[in-house]
Amino acid sequence: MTTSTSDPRDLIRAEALRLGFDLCRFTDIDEAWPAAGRLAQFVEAGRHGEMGWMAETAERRRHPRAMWEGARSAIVLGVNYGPEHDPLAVLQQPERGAISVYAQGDDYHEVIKGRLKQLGGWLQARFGGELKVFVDTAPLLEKPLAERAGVGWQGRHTNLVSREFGSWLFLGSILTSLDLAADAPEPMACGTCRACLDVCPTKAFPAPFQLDARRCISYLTIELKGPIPREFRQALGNRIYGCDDCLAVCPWNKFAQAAREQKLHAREALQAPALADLSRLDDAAFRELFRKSPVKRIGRDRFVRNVLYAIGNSGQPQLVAEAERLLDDASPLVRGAAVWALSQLLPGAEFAALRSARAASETEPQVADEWAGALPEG
Ligand code: B12
Ligand code: SF4
Ligand code: SF4
Repeated sequence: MTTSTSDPRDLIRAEALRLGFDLCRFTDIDEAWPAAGRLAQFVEAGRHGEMGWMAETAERRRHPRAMWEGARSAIVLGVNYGPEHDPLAVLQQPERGAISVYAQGDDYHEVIKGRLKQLGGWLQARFGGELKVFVDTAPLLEKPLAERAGVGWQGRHTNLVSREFGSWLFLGSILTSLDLAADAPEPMACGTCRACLDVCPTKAFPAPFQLDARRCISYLTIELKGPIPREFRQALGNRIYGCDDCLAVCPWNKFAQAAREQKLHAREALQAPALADLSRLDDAAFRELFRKSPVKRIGRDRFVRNVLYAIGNSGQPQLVAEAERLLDDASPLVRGAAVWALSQLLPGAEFAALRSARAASETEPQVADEWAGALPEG
C-alpha cells in the first residue's frame, strides 16, 4: 500500500532514510538563540585553546542566519555510528592503543557529505529553493540546531543524546530558503544523572553542559599540534586518537544499535592495534593504514607522539626498545614524546644514565626541555 501526503517533510524524511540517514527532522531559523551567548562565553574564556578558527568565525557561527542570510529552515540529519563492541574494553589492554569509535571506520565527513549532496539535489529538483549542506567543518553550531529540531538534547557532556541511538550519532544539516514547518524540540532528559561528568579522565567539564576543550583528550590528541602538556599525559592512558568515555557511560546507550552503514563499521586493524606496531609507522605506512580514515588528518608525527605517551603509560618493559629507537626520530615532537615515555618506563637510575648519555647532544630546544623536565618514575 502506498501512502499519500501533502506535507513535504514526510517526503523529505522518506528520501533521507532511503539515502541512509537514520534521523531527519526540521526546524525554523528563528532569531532568538541562546547558543550565541554561550559560544561567546566559551571563546572569551579561551576554552577553544588552539582552535583559532572558532574565534575567527565566532560572528558567523553565532546563528545560522549570520552565516547565510537567505536561510529560512534547517533539515537536520543524524547518522548512527553505534559500535558493535564495548568501546571502553580496549582501555584494559595497555599494550594496545584506543582509537575512538568515530575514527575506526571511514571518514564520516566523506560519507555524510556525499549523502547530503544527494538529498540536496533531490530537494531542489522536487521543491526548488536555494540550499547549503554542512557536516562538522562549517561555522554552524550543529548541536543546538539539532536540539532545536528535536533530534535529541545536549547532555551534560555537551554532546547530543538521542532517544533512539544514545550517544552515537553524527550530525549533518541542510539550510534551505524553503519555509518548512518545524518539528518539536526534544526536552533535556538527563534527569539527575552525571555519569559523563564523573568519568572524564582529565576533568574537562568546569560545570555541567560546559566543556573546556583544552582539557579534553579529543582536543589534546587530535587538535593540539605541539607536545601535550605534562599534567594530562598520564590521564591519557592508552587513548591515542580521541576519547569515548563520556559518550560510552551514558545510560541512554541502552537504546543504541550498531551502525547500518558498513563504511562506518570498525576496521579490524583499528579496533585494538598494538602500540609496538604503531610506533614503527613511517609516513608512507601511516598513510596506507589510515587511508580514508579521519586519523590521517593529524599526520604521522602527531600520531606517533600520542602512541609514545601511551607507551609511557603502558607499564610494559618490552616497549622500552620502541621508545629508545624513536629518540633518533627526525621529528622533534616524536623525540620529545619518546623522552617522556622512557622517563615513565625505565627505573630512575637507568633513565638518569640515559639522560647523561643523550641529553647534551639534543639541539632542539623543545626536546632539550623534555630531557630537563622529565621526572623519572622510579
Ligand atoms: C569544536 C568541536 C570539538 C571540540 C570542542 C567540543 C565542544 N563540546 O565544544 C573538541 C575537539 C574537544 C571535540 C570533541 C569531540 N567531538 Co566534536 N565538534 C566540534 C565542532 C566542530 C564545534 C562544536 C562547538 O561549536 N563548540 C562550541 C561550544 C560553545 O558549543 P557546544 O558544545 O554546543 O556548547 C554548548 C553547551 O556548552 C551549552 N551550554 C553552556 N552552558 C549551558 C548551561 C545550560 C543549562 C545548558 C542547557 C546548556 C549550556 O551551550 C553551548 C552552545 O549551545 C562540532 C561540529 C559543529 N560545527 O558544530 C563537532 C561535534 C560537536 N563533535 C562531535 C564529536 C562526535 C566529538 C567527539 C565525541 C569525538 C571523539 N570521540 O573524540 C568529542 C566529544 C567531546 C565532548 N565531550 O564534547 C559531533 C557530536 C555529535 C553529537 N551527537 O553531539 C559534532 C557535532 C560533529 C558532527 N557533525 O557530528 N569537538
Ligand atoms: S571526550 Fe573524554 S576527555 Fe573529553 S570530555 Fe569526554 S570523557 Fe572527558
Ligand atoms: S551520561 Fe547522564 S548526564 Fe551525561 S548525557 Fe548521558 S544521561 Fe545526561
